[in-house]
Amino acid sequence: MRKRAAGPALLLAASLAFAVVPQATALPDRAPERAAAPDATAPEAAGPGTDHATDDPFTADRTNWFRQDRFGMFIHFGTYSNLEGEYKKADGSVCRDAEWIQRQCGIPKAEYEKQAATFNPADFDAKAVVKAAKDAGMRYIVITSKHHEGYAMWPTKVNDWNLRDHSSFDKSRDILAELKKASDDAGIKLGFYYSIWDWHDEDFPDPATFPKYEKRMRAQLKELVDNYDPALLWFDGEWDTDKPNNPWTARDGEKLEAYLRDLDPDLVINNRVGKRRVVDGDYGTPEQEIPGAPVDGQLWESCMTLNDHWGFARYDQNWKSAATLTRNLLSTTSRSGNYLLNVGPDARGRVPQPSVDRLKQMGDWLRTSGQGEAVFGARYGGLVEEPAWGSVSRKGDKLYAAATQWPTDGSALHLKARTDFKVTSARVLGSDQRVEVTKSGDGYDIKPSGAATNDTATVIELKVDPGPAARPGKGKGLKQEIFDNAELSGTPKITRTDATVNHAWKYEGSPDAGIPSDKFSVRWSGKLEPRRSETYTLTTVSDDVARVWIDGKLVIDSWTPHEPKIDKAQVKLTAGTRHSIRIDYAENTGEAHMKLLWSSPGQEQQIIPAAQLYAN
Ligand code: H79
Repeated sequence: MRKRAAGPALLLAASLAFAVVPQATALPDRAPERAAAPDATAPEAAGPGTDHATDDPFTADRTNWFRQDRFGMFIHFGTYSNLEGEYKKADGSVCRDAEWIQRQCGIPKAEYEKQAATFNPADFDAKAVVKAAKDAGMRYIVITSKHHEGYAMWPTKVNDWNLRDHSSFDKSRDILAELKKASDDAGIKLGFYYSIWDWHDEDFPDPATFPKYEKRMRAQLKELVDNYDPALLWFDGEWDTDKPNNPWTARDGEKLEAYLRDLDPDLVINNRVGKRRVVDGDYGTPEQEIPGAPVDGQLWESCMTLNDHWGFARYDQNWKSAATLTRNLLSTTSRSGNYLLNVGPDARGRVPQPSVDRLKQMGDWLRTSGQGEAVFGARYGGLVEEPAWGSVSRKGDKLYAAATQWPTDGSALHLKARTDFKVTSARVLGSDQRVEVTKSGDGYDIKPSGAATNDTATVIELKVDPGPAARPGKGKGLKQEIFDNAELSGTPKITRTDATVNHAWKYEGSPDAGIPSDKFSVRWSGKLEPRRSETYTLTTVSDDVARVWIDGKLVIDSWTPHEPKIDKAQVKLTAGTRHSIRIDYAENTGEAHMKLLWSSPGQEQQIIPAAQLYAN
């Protein structure tokens, strides 16, 4: 049984704010039964003993680029782009939308296919697109390979509804291949958006025929992986909806994710591969919003438009300013997130000039005086509270305080400390003014002697000493006792050492081939040795139920059966001291998940590593 990687992901309820998207937590744990996809594309067999979690996305080499690169370009390009956001109806009225135009304007299928036949993005220039991304400071690109309209932007062999076979475009061209080449040449990662929801494939809406669609979807994804070697897959259209009905289930997501990781174990995959829950894919996908604080239990990336549409809309000139966009990027990074900023090429394949201009201005800011240090390779500031006057990110032993409001009256910028740490030096990037740092009240006062360096954000670099950390531990994991009942009763069937509490047994897996996928329980026990003396946040991701004791005290009590859920506890821990820990977990039915993470002001969120866990 091969093991599968699958990261934590969390449910951002706010990202599901649209009525069409139901709260994922309301989904039944058990998916309705349906015929499995035919063998040719069947995922490898899952069953007792399968664990889909092989790494910790917070620390894995696999996801390292994604955690460092921070800033990407989203490209919405499809046959909707050919309409440029406007559709003239038979009665002469004009209906407006962008990538949803077929559905929102009620364009009959035959009509839509007819207009698609004229699609000729002859001016699509992969080098120019990559240059626009590069000039912005972006380090990865995610392009729609297929949006909800079902039209493939590469010469797929699966059907004729694609840019080579149904267009007026040069049949010798393949824009995804062109983009791959240009991205590789520029050292930029390339990923593909792929919509599960499909308005064109007639087998899609009916659960009886859906497996036939699923087989074609798998074949298309295999083409993408085999032919273009993407770094990332960005799914969408996973939610329950109608017109057309969407039969996608969490169980389908489990199988698709396993299938893809079998094709390429290095893929980074977003949480919409499943049902956008904390346990789906590698990372969460807030859309058109930035979470107000670091996100629990998963990596994340906010996707956002430059104006008010994803696809090209010729009537939409409501562009965000470069200052707003740059500040959004800073806010996102300072909460350990990525920023995926969209461009929508026009019918000829040209990226709108107002987009190019704003991206260039962002890049100019990032390239000036090393200000990009606040973004690339940086993450949640942690040591301090986020101030009202800007954002604070951390990179190694430096904090980057990006002030969007600058004191004009000689007053100080205050930083509230979340733990004991020292500021050893401070400077303003791009200025030789003095910066006076004094301990004050609950933190530090920072008094720059001169003016702001620019109107977007002025970056103060603070060199910090976060205080001593104990050497890495020498542990090998906790003692794990596995029971073949959901009550932790009787003698454990298996007793062994478990390196990390990082498990995604999902529907069909379990801790061991000899343990059924339902009705089992697990107890972990031993010692937990932190490297810092701080208040740690312990975070569990569990389904069905979990309890955690530290030093004999019950700190997490999540024993009412639930969907994948996050629970947190604050515990004071002492560096180098071994605190006793016990975790009880039980699985009755449906999906099974159990993860244990920690974070502290000085420790970035991660699965608690084996070296800090001892079996006794
Ligand atoms: O690809 C982009 C969007 O097309 C897609 N996700 C991003 C990345 C997306 N699908 N659904 N949603 C976003 C949210 C749903 C919005 C809706 Fe509506 C509100 C659907 C119907 C009303 C917006 C307005 C879309 C059509 C009209």
